[in-house]
Amino acid sequence: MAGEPQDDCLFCKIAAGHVPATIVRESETTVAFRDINPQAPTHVLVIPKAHYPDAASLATAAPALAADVLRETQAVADEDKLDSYRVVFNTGGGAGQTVWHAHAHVIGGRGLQWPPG
Ligand code: D5M
Repeated sequence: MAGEPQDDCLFCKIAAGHVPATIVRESETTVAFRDINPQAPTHVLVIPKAHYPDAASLATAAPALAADVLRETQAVADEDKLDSYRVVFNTGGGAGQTVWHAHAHVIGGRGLQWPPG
């Protein structure tokens, strides 16, 4: 069922506290933790606790939850005192998605180039 935890999902396990992560924020519906392979001084992932495989399915099936995730990206940027930052949802393998639980990357703390690769 949409949103149900998946036994084989790494980010479901982080959300449940079964896999350790450097958690920077938690709300009723979301968790934010530092990326294990940071691409910038701030590189935080914000996930919904509920399982949706990507941003598209999250936005379609649970738009209020997608808004919670977006709100938390802004809170992460505030906490790290970023006035410029990037929020990225890699969606699909061709765009670089490797973990199939919707997540927003919050990247900042250095200059960022556009367009991304
Ligand atoms: O992003 C998936 C991201 O997830 C990638 O930047 C590495 C990160 N990652 C993978 N495993 C972990 C753990 N255990 N903790 C923290 N961060 C992790 P994607 O957009 O799917 O390529």
